[in-house]
Amino acid sequence: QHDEDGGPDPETYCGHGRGGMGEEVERKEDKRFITGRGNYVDDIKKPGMLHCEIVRSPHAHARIENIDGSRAEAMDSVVAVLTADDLLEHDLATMPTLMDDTQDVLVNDKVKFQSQEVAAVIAEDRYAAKDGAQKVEVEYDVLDPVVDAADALEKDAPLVRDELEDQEDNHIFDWDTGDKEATDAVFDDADVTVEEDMLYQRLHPAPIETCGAVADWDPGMDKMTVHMTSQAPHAHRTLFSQVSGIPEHKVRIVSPDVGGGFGNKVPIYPGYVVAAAASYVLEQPVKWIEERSENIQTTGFARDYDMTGELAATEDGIIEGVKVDVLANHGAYNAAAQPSKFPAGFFNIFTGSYDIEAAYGSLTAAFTNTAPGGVAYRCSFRVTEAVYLIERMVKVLADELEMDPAEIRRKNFIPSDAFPYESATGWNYDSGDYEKALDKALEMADYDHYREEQQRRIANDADKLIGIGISSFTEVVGAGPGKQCDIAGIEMFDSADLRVNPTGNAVLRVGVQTQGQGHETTFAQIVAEELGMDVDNITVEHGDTDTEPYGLGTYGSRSTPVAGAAAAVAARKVRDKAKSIAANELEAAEEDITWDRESGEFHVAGAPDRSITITEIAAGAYMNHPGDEEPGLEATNYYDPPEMTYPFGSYIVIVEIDRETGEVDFEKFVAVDDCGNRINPMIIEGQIHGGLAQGIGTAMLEKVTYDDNGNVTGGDFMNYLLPTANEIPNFETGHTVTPSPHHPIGAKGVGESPTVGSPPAIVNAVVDAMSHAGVSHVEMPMTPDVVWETLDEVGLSR
Ligand code: MCN
Ligand code: CUN
Repeated sequence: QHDEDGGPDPETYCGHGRGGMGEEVERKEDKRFITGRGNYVDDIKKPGMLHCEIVRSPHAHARIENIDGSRAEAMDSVVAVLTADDLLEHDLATMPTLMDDTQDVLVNDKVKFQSQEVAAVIAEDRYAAKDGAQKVEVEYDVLDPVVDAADALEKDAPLVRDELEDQEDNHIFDWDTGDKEATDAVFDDADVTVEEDMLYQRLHPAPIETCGAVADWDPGMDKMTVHMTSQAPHAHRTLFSQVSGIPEHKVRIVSPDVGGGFGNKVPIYPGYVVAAAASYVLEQPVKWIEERSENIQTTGFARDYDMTGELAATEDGIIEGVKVDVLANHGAYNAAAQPSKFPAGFFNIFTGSYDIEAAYGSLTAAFTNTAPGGVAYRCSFRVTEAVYLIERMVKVLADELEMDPAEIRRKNFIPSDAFPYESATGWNYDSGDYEKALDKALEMADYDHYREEQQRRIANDADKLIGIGISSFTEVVGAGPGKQCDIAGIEMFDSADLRVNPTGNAVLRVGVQTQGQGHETTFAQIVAEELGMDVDNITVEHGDTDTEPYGLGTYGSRSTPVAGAAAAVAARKVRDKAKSIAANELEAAEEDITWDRESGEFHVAGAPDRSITITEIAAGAYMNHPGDEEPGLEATNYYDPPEMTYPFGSYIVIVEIDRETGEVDFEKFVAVDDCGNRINPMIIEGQIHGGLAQGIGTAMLEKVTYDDNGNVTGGDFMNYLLPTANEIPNFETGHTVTPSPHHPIGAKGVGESPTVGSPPAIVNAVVDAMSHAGVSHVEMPMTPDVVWETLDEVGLSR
């Protein structure tokens, strides 16, 4: 089980052959998924269940003059038409966002973005609901919209939020970080400075399963059960209870199988609330399932950061200072899904993998007539934007200084012996060895060969140019600590509850919720490792607030860093108790009992033949428990991480650009990741492949676009382009292992790394192919027309 880099720390993790840490255990969940037995929200059918269709505004900015639902109500199978007036009676016409703003559930007064929720039709089946929705007549007084953040901050811009008392313009907040004076001083004295503008375009998380809910108010039990697409069932339960006034112990949120989250399913959407309100009023279950276009047009979007980056450096390429200024488009409500004390997410990690003396960042956020959102999509709370900025800027600087981009990175990396390291903007990096990862990637990519080939093509005026892009990113994942990070006031800890049954198998319940990441397998592996059990004997449960311990959910790649730690600690608590039972069973003193990780047994010191497994101990715990111990064998842990974890990696992308068509081909795509100790290398590999595909989508294809009227112009998958197998090259992956020193099993998160780390590598590669002709930047998505125009501008087109 040990690979060339040592794999899981051999001292601790040996891969005992029962499916513990470091073993490529096949995903337990896949049997049901590949045999069509997954259980998604839309699979849930309840007796008497009604269907909800939402009437949405065709306008981006309009006052509602009148809503007439009578024609819909007259239809046979339509049960009810709901408007804001109906919700007002139950105080449900608005709901809080995760950033303390207030969003309309159904619009009462003024529509603020296209496809905003205006009314809801409840009918006996989905077709009738849809027909009914078309019969609801809404009179609008159409207003001028503003969709661009810079335009929104102009003096005469239409006011998006005129219902807010103190809101005289579209400005939401200003934020800054770092030391302005010190940074300015560094820039004043620097040998070289560079500056570049770059837009991280608005993206759509695009899970295959859209959002949906089945709400079921039971008047007999006074209980509201909502099956919904949720990445954070417990937090959603608390918010649901607060908004609805239904006591929390009478609210049950179940997140069944989720067909991809990618951050899309962190916020609460009006549709969930409408379904719940309808069920409450009608006393029947109500299902709401979003369509693809509704999802694209209205769901929490990602990015939309317009950034200006600057670096100050010495002549020989030592980076001394970094500055960044951002204009953030937050849409019509401030509804970013992120820890509440971080209005710009974790963007202030923009010093990246480099030891930079001075840093300063500033940001202005604006309301526009576009859907709200701002964080979702494999983003680690804006680390994506930060990594893009610094990794792009390093390339810009390298070109300015005519230095090799690998060399300049090497010169500036935080050295491996400097950890724990505090960055200029106050982050405490736990561990890293950036040079090692870069060296490995360079070797895998055959870097020197391609540099030569690149020069040869330039010299021969070849039809196809070669570009080589590097990104050596650092991530920050695993929020809490609770004192720094909270969602709506709830500290970001996480939890695990482990119960070993009398027959020696176990159920682990966790506060996080999988959306495809394989938790049912990897969390079982953690327990298998800690208790020496066979991984097949451990079931992992999640997503049901009636049975699971309270947790903050899965996003920001926090499951392994936080709930994974909780699982390990809970298992160790069980092991401690097991030890005393072992002593009892083996008739030895507890201090003579030792745990052997390799065999998964307790031994009596000095008597190797006297041993006992957890399975045998479990029987003892229920059938022959020591008099001074409680019967049973279980433990719970609520884990508040002392720090976040800092996974990292180096990606190298080699592209070939056709000077005639602007088409970009991936010649080689190398990804070396380090997520500390690895639980399941196969699952990690899957996470990396998926995330790299999404990084390619970002760099090459995806952008949510609006016309001047605020219409979403790419509101379906014909126009919002996702990468398919055609666009995805062969990935060559590698890894290094730098354990997290503070995590119980030394693991860091990995789910978001590839999407965070790859876009700058891809853009750097495309720029690199043209930098000899003076190109310093190409905006994403780098579709062939964009690339061709850039080629043409610098005289490289054919
Ligand atoms: N893992 C491991 N060893 C490590 C780290 C992780 O084996 N050292 C495994 C974990 O046990 C887990 C998987 O890799 O099975 C991802 O773990 P982690 O990095 O902790 O991330 P989360 O489980 O918290 O997943 C969230 C992350 C985010 S925020 C988005 S967005 C995203 C992503 O995961 N959404 C996904 N990957 C996704 N993958 C799928 N299939 N579907 C999504 O919606
Ligand atoms: Cu930012 S997308 Mo993931 O954190 O659910």
